Amino acid sequence: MDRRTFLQSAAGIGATVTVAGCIGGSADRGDYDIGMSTRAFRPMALEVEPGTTVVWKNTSKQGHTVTAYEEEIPSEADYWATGDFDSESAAREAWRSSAGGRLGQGETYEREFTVPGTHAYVCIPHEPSGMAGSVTVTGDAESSGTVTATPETQ
Ligand SMILES: [Cu+2]
Repeated sequence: MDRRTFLQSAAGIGATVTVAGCIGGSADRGDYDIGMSTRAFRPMALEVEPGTTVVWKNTSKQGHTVTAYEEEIPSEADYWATGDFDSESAAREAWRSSAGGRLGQGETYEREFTVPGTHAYVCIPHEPSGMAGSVTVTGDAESSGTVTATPETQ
């Protein structure tokens, strides 16, 4: 093999190598994924892989809820909300009657997301202020146990 041929084939191999490392970003954010200011979820939008447990933490002094919009989560996904209500209407009624589902200062709520798609949610008491957010679960085609061969290198 002459030098030019070698360089061409090396470049070809290099172009197909993808980095699939573990970046560990969540550890840098502390013990939660989504925080809350007095009138907003931070971040408002979060993207995760299927099977990820998302942790919300009330990082403000206000009481908040994390309440899924029943019509804005994938149809295969179970309904979810702080207070473990079965439906959005039940969550809203409980908030009206007894502040049900309230997450106080420093409290956390966690939920495992398995169904791909966008899951939109709101804080009931601060909905008029636009306190809402979304968790987008990425497609699952590549996460179902496919083994990728490691290119042989010398
Ligand atoms: Cu709120």
